[in-house]
Amino acid sequence: MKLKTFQAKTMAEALEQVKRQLGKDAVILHTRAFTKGGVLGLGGRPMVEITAARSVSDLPVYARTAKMPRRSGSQCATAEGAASQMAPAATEPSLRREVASSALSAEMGALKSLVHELVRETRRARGPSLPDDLLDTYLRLAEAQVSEEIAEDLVSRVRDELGEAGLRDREAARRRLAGYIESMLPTAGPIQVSTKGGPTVIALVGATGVGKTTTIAKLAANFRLRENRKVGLITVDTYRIAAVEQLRTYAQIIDVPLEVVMTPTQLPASLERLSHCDVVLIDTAGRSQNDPVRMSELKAYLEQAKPHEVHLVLSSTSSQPVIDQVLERFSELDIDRVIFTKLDEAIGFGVILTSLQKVSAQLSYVTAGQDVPDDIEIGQASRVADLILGADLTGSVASA
Ligand SMILES: Nc1nc2c(ncn2[C@@H]2O[C@H](COP(=O)(O)OP(=O)(O)OP(=O)(O)O)[C@@H](O)[C@H]2O)c(=O)[nH]1
Ligand SMILES: [Mg+2]
Repeated sequence: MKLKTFQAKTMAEALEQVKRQLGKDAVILHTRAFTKGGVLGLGGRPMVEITAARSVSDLPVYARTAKMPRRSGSQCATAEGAASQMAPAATEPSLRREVASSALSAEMGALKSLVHELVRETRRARGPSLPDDLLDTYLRLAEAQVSEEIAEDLVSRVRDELGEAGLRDREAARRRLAGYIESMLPTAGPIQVSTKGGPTVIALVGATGVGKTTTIAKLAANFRLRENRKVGLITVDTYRIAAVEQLRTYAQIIDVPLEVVMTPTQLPASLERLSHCDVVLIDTAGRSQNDPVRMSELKAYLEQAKPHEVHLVLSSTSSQPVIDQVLERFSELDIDRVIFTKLDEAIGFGVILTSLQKVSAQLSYVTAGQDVPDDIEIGQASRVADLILGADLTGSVASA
């Protein structure tokens, strides 16, 4: 590969260098702007850099697609063809740069759909024998990260119930499927705050970084600002100063008291100081499911806190094997509820269904964004079922 890099103060100067040294057929592969010199990003000179080759044959293979004739017919060829049609017009360097980059994204797009198709074909071959419509539904469930076993069970139930004639009514089949999924999603409704006998104590536990503290802040803000409840916060996550500060900041903004607890034995006294509250939310440190020492420490905190409910926080961006491992390790803690976070970043919502089949706990909340207090909602079976069947987070249902 014969690529050369040129740097200059302006794009025009850099292009002039490219033309002078590589000739009029030069092909631009990449450009970037950067700062030269200066200290800590200050006082540097703005520069541009162009990476170019003398001709198309000098380009790396992935960037050559724009210039190469391709066979037509397949999805792959269509995307590449679009790029190759653009090539003849690209005589100016800036256009050539655009051609190279659109060729690259066309190639990536084609590769992605090829891989997607391959995965589908493999699943199709390994999946159950079903009428075409249902096979498509089965594949879509598998793509939504529903386990193959559950997906197979769901479509078999729909087939047995509706029969082949009934399946032609796609909307009826969809409704039936949604109904089955809903019935497999146990939900708990929101946290019930008791007005008698001291505060309702809720602890959130879960693996590192899944969103425990953010969810505590969302819950606290909703209880305090929307329901006018007296809220107290406790953090036992004292390993990192930043973790305490994170919750302290939220506590200050929401204007609720925060207790920082260093050892399990300090917990009863902290709870006593918050006994005037309606609800006390306990934030815990992220625990790696692979760290038995930290897990038993967490257990010691919970034994002292005696919470009314322990909510296990799971991220819907985690893969099923990771969630399975977390469920297994955290099961020693008597989990009452499950919260799924980061729905806005999930690839498929099937992990919620698959995971809830593996625990005796019910879904309490789901969160879909970083905004406190807005991005939290009560976990609803119908909502999750719709998401699994292709609705987006705004509630619109994707076309089949
Ligand atoms: N996109 C998205 N990000 C979220 C959501 N919930 C939390 N986050 C982000 O996830 C990151 C980690 O959130 P934390 O609340 O600190 O997670 P944690 O479980 O308390 O983390 P540790 O205390 O370190 O175990 C932060 O950047 C949050 O803003 C959500 O629903 N969607
Ligand atoms: Mg935290």
